[in-house]
Amino acid sequence: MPPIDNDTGKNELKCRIQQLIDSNQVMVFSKSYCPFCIKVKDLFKELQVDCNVVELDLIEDGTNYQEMLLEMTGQKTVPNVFINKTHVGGCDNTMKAHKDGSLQQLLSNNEAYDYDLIVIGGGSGGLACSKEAAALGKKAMVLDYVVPTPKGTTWGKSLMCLFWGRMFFVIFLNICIPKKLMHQTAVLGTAMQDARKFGWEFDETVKHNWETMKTAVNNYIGSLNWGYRVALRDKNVNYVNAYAEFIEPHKIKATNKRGKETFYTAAKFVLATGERPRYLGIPGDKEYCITSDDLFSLPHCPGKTLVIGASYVALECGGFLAGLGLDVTIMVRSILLRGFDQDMANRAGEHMEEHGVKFLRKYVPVKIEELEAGTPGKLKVTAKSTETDELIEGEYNTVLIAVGRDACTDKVGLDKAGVKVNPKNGKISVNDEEQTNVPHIYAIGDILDGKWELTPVAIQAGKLLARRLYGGSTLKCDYVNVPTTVFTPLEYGSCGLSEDRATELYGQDNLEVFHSLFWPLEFTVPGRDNNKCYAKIICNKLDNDRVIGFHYLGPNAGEVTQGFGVAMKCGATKEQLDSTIGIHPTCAEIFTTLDVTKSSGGDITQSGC
Ligand code: FAD
Ligand code: NA7
Repeated sequence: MPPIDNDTGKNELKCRIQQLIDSNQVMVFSKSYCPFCIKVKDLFKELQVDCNVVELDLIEDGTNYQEMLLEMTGQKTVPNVFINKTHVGGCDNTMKAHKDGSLQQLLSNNEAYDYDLIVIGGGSGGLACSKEAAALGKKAMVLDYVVPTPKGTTWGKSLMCLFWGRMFFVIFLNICIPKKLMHQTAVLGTAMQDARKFGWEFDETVKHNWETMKTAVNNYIGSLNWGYRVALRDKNVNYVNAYAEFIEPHKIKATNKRGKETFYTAAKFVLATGERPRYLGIPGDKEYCITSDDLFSLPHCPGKTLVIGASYVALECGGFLAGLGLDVTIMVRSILLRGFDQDMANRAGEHMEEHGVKFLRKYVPVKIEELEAGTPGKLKVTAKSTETDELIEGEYNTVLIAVGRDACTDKVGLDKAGVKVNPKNGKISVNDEEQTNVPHIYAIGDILDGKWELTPVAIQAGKLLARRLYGGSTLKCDYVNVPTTVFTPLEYGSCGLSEDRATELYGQDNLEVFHSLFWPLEFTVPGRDNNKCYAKIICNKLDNDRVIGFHYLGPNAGEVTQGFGVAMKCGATKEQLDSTIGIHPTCAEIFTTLDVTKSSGGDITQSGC
């Protein structure tokens, strides 16, 4: 790593070092081979005091650290020891302080928090962060509590497990997994139809059993939760199944499901409380409707279903329910997949429509009434046109609300801790190190304002945050060019900018869009969906035709998009895609042969491979 020769870099490094000094009772900057450093580390071991060590010879920019430490303390040599934010000095000074008792005095100045780190919320981000902090030797606790939905669902409530000889409730809420498994159930249904064309013969009527699927999916979630518990135990994270709220900036109250209150303090906190589905605020919504939090453990088949909302949760759920053979209608207030590339969104929607999903466009529900109780029962939905005053009515067995999710930040006592929240959406603003306006409180995952709401993003942010706080790392979470996939029946993978956003940012004249329809080989024999799959890249003409938007509509979109996500992180250009040899016969190879630009209006239909 070259020396830092600019003020920004120097300031960042200074902050990083200061953060390490502030976050650790004992902080030792050391070199792994130095006998004086070993002597100091042995002393703390003997005193049974946790000490955080950064070995400057083992990190990439150790020399820059050493230069900065010289600037900050006047000492260049190692070890360079700090106790409770006080600079002690090198080996001789530390030994002397031990001898004259001042070292013990400095150590006892510790504000004596119960934990180095408390993480509130044990979902994707919270678990990753707490495990990493514990692996770096910190005393870490994670609190997690799933408030039941109005329908009474707490994920895995029924999944009681025996662990360390004790029964406990499994409560981790990871909704992506059941969603993908149910999508896979639908994909298998289509594959079965295709199978006959490939010569498979099965005479009996093919039916789907909701309960079997639900049980299998929930059992798998149970096994995952077991794995999470084992990982937490192995990493020495104290996991507490309780609802946490701040009562002071460094103190929280934890309330368990029996209402018992316990209080904990920590030097640092990470907020990772995620989001929960929003309701409509119309008569009957909470009483009779379900949300995605209920759907994946619904004990009975939902039957004829109305999905309200048109973003990815709505389209994914509507898509797989239709794939199971159910009668599905999606009520769309305005557009499909707001925020995604609209050309792609409409193509994904058209494909759903062609495969039997009904769309009620430009309507919003105004009232839900129960006609018949049951599992499922029958509901009457009254909806109003967004363009006229027309009212329509429809009867459904189930109404699934997917109109967005609210950040779980309103009941966490953030006012007591002084953490600022965006009043418009309840989300938290952080700097590029996930630090809130209160220096010892950090936030990650879905509750962040203006960041991606995706599991791997929450995990990455949590892991890197712990490494920066306790491991001397400088790596920040990169929120740019995050690949993602919408698991609609025809899957949509994307990375980078939508065409709409790229045009806004760069202007149409500075962009070249290459695109093509394609027909996956596996669709050809069954004669399915010819020229429905679509590939598109958006290139920045001002920057060497760098790919700034990648869009793929077709099978296995997640698998395809992941690799192109890596390429985009490496700054892939159109020329590099062209010089890449494709894998034949695959869908992804289309990206190595794109030669029709959208502006040319050229023919993009394909007749085969
Ligand atoms: P969460 O994982 O939501 O965890 C927060 C946890 O904190 C919860 O357990 C909550 O109960 C708990 N909690 C809240 N308040 C408190 C409190 N005060 N005290 C204690 N505990 C508390 N992402 C993908 O990457 N791929 C997908 O395919 C995908 N599919 C999705 C499908 C659906 C239907 C939904 C709704 C989301 C999907 N997501 C997907 C998004 C993904 O689930 C989130 O981005 C991710 O879970 C965010 O992680 P998090 O750590 O911020 O919060
Ligand atoms: P989103 O992405 O917030 O989208 C909400 C959708 O619901 C969107 O289509 C909205 O239409 C629609 N909506 C919002 N309010 C209403 C009302 N009152 N009536 C009808 N339709 C409405 O929510 P998701 O649930 O799909 O996903 C949220 C996050 O959860 C996501 O980022 C993942 O992390 C998981 P609009 O376009 O505004 O007209």
